Amino acid sequence: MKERLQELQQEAIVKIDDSKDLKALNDVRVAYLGKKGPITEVLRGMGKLSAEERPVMGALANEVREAIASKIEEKQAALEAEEINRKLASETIDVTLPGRPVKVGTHHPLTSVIEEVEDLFLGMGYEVAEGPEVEQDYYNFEALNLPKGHPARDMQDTFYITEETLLRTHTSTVQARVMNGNEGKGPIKIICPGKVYRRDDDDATHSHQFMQIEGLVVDENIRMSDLKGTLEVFVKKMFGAEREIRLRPSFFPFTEPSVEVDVSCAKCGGKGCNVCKQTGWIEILGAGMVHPNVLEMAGYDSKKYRGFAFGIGVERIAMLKHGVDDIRHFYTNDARFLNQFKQV
Ligand code: 2NM
Repeated sequence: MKERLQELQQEAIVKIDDSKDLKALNDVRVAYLGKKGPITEVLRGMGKLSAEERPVMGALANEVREAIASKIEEKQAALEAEEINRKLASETIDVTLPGRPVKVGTHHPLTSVIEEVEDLFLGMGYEVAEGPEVEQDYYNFEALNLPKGHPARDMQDTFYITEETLLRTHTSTVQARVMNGNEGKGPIKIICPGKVYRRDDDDATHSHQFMQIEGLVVDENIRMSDLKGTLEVFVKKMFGAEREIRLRPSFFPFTEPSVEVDVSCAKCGGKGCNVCKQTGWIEILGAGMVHPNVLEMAGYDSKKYRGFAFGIGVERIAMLKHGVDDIRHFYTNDARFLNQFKQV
């Protein structure tokens, strides 16, 4: 029995040494140390031994079992180490390789202009107000001193949805709503950015959909000089401290008096060039003192309250700021155009 055990140990050790991988090694473990293995079988024959021989053989059997088990453990550690080394060799990562570039988005130039204008007016105590693009005829026209049949309604051809609903042609609608909801009280100091719609044929300078920022201040003792000072701050912050403004008389149904505002040409400094069509001035916005009819319609006492308002075309500002020559560039989403406005 002793020889048989020693033989088994020799045999197992050779097989362990010969195991090429963890699976083969596990097969050896099951074959020699398992319940149906030869050592168990040998131990089962111990009943036939004498009382003196039994403990000796038992101890030897345990020795053999342990020797095999520890050899397996040793081999297993070696095989696992080999496996790790193999992986390390075959799956190397070169951490010095440059990473894949992440494509970062950027603000649309119109969004940037809107945010810049918003920041500027927020700094002067204004609030930003918004309203619906699908609007009632009342807020788009009637409340702004443009009753039905008023000839100035033809000034902007309108997309009507029904007799009484339309796509707003200006964001003055929002201002009419804010004034209406204020119970005839001041002060109001708001700017209203948003999309507006007009039935224009699209070309380099016109679009049937564009963006506006309109401003409105209503309070007691508001004067034309407040409007002029405000627009001067706006223009100098937007286009540079050297720019000057000029007010020309104009007409809007919702303001009286109304003005057209020009900025001195940044390219020629006022001498005249191709950008300002030799005039030295570039038209950038319309403005005026809120018409008493508009104030009264909204519930204000026009003897007590006055207001000024202005309307800025966002695309026009962006075109002047960046030298863009076709308004359609803002809507076609050509990456070659948009990438030029990347903030780094
Ligand atoms: C402009 C020009 C002049 C304007 C008027 C109003 C309101 F609601 F107070 F009547 N909001 N915006 C206005 C005045 C807009 O855009 C060229």
